[in-house]
Amino acid sequence: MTFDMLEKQETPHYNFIKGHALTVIKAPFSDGQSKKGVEKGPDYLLKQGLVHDLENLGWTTEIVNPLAEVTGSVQNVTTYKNIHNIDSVACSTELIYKTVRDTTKDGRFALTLGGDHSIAIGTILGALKTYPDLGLLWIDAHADINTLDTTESGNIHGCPVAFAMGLNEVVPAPFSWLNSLRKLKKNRIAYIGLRDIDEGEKQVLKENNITSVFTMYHIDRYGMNNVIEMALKALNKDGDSPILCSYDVDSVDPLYVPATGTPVRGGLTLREGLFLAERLAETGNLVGLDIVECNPDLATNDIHVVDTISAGCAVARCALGETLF
Ligand SMILES: [Mn+2]
Repeated sequence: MTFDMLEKQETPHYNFIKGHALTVIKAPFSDGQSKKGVEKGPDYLLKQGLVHDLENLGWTTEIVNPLAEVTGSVQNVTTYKNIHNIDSVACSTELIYKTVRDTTKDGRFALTLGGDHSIAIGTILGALKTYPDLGLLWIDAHADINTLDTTESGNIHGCPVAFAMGLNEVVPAPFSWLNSLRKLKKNRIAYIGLRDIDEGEKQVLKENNITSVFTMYHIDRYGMNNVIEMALKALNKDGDSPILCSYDVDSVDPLYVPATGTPVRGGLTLREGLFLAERLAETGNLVGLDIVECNPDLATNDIHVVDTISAGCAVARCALGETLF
């Protein structure tokens, strides 16, 4: 290859965002799973200097915390099978839904910092309310598409995609806020990075004919670059639809991101994880990004905390316009 064949990395322009404005939506929430500490994610990411870095990339920012009033105050009284914390997850995801809806309606970029992945029930439905043709890119070691009837753990952080697609046969009363909302269609989702899919989830994916499921096998087989292009094509043939990226840091190998609740070996390299975010920025179609499942309490030493939090910040910076050159 000669130098003149090198493609220049394009400086991102965000087609759907007016005035380079973004809202950092703190979602310090952990009731979608059983390990305490993941609610500290937003503050750790912000303490690392994320807002300063994003402002240096040209963004005007504001920080909001829709959960400030309710954290710890919701009593979990509703029961359905083995599902944990129905009331608090329903209450928090509704607040996140409203904030993401209003943020995107304003033409601002919604950067939501989790928290566990259950918060994506709110981010997906909120972005979908503003953008009916939204495509969802789910970056994760897991498919998170268990229904309330297939989940073995009963943890709702393994169920957000099923909620957003309206796949639950029974919707417990606290979640009635989402009944009237537009749901995500099966051809508007693509997965990248999967390597630990429950048997029940395999069934759900097959029954619903969800085909854009790019596992680690596909990344090894075709390379990350091709996988991203295939996923983008699948979501969006003409390349002009808005995209929400829900980025679980456990998609990246625990070698680089050790402090997370459900690590699975054999994941993305850190560079693959960042390249993916850089490429998404380049499409110009990103309207929102979730960074979830950073849990500093699960680190066995300080370096694990630094590695995990700096990886989360780097994904956000790359998706929001940072380029290497
Ligand atoms: Mn996840």
